Amino acid sequence: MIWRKTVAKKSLIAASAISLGAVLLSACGDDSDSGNDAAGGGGDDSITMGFAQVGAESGWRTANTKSVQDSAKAEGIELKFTDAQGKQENQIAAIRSYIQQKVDVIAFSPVVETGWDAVLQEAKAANIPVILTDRAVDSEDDSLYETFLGSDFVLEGEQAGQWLVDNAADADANGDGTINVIQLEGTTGAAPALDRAEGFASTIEAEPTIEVTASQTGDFTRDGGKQVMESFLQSDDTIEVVYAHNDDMGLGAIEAIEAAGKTPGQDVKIITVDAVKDGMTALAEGKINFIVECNPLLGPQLMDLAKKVVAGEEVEPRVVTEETTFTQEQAKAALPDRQY
Ligand code: GZL
Ligand code: ZN
Repeated sequence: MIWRKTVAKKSLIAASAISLGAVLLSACGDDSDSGNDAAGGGGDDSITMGFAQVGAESGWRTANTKSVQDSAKAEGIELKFTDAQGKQENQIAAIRSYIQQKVDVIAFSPVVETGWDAVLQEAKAANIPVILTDRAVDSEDDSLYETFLGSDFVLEGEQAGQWLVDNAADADANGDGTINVIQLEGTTGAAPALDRAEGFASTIEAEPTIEVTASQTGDFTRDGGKQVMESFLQSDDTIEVVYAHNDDMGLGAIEAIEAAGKTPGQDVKIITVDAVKDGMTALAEGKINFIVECNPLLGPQLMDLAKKVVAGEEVEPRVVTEETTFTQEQAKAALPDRQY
């Protein structure tokens, strides 16, 4: 994902939004002294945010939702929240309802990368700023949102791939000189699924003995990971590594591997992304071999960005979240303090 927005362009957008807001306020004689533009919230200083969440598909998403809701409450931001059950049409409908309600700011995690331009144009026309959080959109028009707060998913894929390159010999459980990898992909078309696959594939090229022999979406769910792993194991008894785009699918794969009479973490090495508590517990128990963290606690940064954006202040066009990686030993040490 290439980030094209420039700070200069942002200040121009911010400035025009302020002047447009001032014109609208004087035109409609709105005497609200809050500085909110005409399309913003009510007469008081409080900010109203419309948040369109992806769904509740994984432990990561649950932690992300809690972080957003707790942070809004802590900051006195009125939060209108919807769960789209993983459907883009539901997210689009939620954004449209927030536009109708004239919220001050809209934030959402796009379930997939494409198909957002029309509704984001409507938010722009209504002079309501939009913040992307967690996942990104693949749009030509980067004036449609103020900023994108979230992880670098390509880097996450690269870190997963690098661990396998560094541990290739140990991963060759069959001793046949090749590393037979299957990939459990996230939701089809979602930025984390596309980018984690891209980062992993480019990194394992360094080790020609590593081959991804099968790849299929498990939709970021535990059950999805289990079902796909069951079908892979039925057709291939030589699988040596699972690369799952999130912990939940990796945990589902563990159930399938154990049901097939194999030992996860030994007969079949498992690499996942997220580092939620259940994943970290399996890592500490030796059933998962390596986890790349993807931080869901985006709430505080999101509320800070929202206040700046509503006030017409300049914000960085891209805010990358801090995160790390965990081995089995590191998981044992980190688990007691894990927030999610
Ligand atoms: C990543 C996030 C992904 C998580 C999954 O930022 O969008 O969606 O990795 C979640 O667990 O379902
Ligand atoms: Zn092998």
